[in-house]
Amino acid sequence: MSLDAAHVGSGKVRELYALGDGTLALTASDRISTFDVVLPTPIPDKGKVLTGLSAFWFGRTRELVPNHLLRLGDDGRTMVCRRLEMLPIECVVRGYLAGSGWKDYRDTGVVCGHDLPEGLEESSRLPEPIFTPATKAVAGHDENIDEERAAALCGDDAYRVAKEASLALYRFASKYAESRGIILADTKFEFGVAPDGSVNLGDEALTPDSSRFWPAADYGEGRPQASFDKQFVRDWCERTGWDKTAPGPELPDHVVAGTRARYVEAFEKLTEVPFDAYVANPEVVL
Ligand code: PZK
Repeated sequence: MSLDAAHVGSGKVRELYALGDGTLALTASDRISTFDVVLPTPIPDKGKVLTGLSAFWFGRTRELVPNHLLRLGDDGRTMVCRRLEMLPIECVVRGYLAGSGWKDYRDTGVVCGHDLPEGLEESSRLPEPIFTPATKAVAGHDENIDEERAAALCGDDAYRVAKEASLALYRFASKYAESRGIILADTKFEFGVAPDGSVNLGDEALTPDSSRFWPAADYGEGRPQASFDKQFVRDWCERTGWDKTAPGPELPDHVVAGTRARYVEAFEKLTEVPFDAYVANPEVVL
């Protein structure tokens, strides 16, 4: 990162810098979070894998929806982006019942105003993907909101564009991923308005940190699914008896190595680019 870049924000595992000229640098670290806690042990190359995957999807979906990516940094973990006026909602699309979607369905039969058929189980595939917007919580968990509230927060026109773009992106990416053995159970997008007034896809997109990736080979209804990327970490953390409050445990080498291999496997399955080729020249994914 250049020395004159002003730090403008931190996520749990990412940093955002202003570069001037209406551009930003979004840098993904190798930090990993589980059970909402960032662990002290990094996963080598995780930031490169996530940045490369986002860039891959941005390159393949630009005809569907314009996006903020201008170019990739040589470090493989930085996206130089157009600055947007971000919409104040998380745009979540669900094709399967997991997480808060499953809990809301189990308790009420309804998910964000979508009246779903009876008899669905945990992890069931939905008849159609559904759009389930949420607020962006500053601390704590995002809260699912109904369409009326989401539209009021964004403005009707921007809301409608973001919703239709989200569903189109999910349909495209889930079909592509499934053909490569990965179920994209659900995903979260963030959109913003560009200086020309167009609604653009921002943030990271269609990565394991912003989505649930499930190995298709292990899929089954009526139970939770193993996560493609984090299952080793979760299983190991569960076995230590950690109470899931900060600070988290240091990970042993075999858990780090197994988790890194899973991230690289997801990258290579989806992009069909050898990860080493990406590291040598990040723009190969575009
Ligand atoms: C923007 N975030 C999330 C917070 C991070 C990321 N293109 C954009 N224009 C304006 N703002 C943002 C973006 C993007 N992407 C993204 N917050 C604002 C965020 C903290 C650290 F790495």
